[in-house]
Amino acid sequence: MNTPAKLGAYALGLAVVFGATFGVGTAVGGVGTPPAPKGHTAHGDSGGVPTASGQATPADTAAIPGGLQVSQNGYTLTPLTTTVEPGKNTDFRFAVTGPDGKPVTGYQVQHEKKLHFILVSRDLAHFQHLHPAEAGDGVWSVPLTLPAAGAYRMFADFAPEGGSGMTLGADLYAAGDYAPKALPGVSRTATVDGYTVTLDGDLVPGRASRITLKVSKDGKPVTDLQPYLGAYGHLVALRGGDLAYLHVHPDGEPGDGTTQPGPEIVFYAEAPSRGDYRLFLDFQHDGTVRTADFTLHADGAAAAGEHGGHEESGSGSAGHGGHGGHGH
Ligand SMILES: [Cu+2]
Repeated sequence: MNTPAKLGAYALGLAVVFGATFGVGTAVGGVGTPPAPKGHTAHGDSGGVPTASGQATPADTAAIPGGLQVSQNGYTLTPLTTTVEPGKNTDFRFAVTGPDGKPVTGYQVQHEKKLHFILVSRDLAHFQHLHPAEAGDGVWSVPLTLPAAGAYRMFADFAPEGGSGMTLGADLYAAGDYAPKALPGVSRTATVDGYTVTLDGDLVPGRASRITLKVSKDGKPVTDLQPYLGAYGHLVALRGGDLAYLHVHPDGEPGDGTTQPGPEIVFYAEAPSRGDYRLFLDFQHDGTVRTADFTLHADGAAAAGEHGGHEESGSGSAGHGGHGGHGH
């Protein structure tokens, strides 16, 4: 090999190494770009102001999973309440400060709300999806009870006026002794208040995949789910280990002429990597919103979990043996 060729190979080697390193931080875009999302977060853009959300996001926002940062693109989640006693209802307050350092007061409406607030225990055993009220001057207020002592994570899912949707995350603590629970094993069936919700589909590292949730009560499919915040269901998915907040968007919405009010609710979810994930589905029936929770494992061999069509596909979930039971 002559010298120029060696230099060329060396340069190529550098490019490959650089590319691989870069890829660590941009795994979502690197493996296979998902279909153009209708929204960037669990709450997407449907129902929002038809300006910015749903349009292209800066590369950095697309590359890093949501919820891992307290500050992104100049926007910072700023808790104003510093102590929360376990088991006691607290007027929890926070603000989002903008690039100018001032609290943001202008938000786009996404799924009927300007801001969606998710609270989980860091062991992912506890989940709440709340909607804070504006207390003025950019301060948000929400009655909050942390059920027990422990470490928690709060997420603010919003799109500032003139900006793209984002999810910021911050830690929160309730003082006292606590025993974290192990992440529940893979579980595709959840029961809540007499409802059974089954999950079909798999999370696939690096690209969006279809997740179908089917709701039944007393053994009968529920076909009269009620719209809740502009959808028949809201799905939040979080990665075990760091609580990365996944991009999830519903397939269709009430009133679009094709989306039925159950028993199936279809989502597209994008897992940024292999690993275990917890999924929380909010759905409304008979005037009450309930949450069903699941655990999925995303691995490289999961592509078979992408089912086509709307038919019920039987046992799509084989191959995840060894785990049983469900969350709590
Ligand atoms: Cu919400």
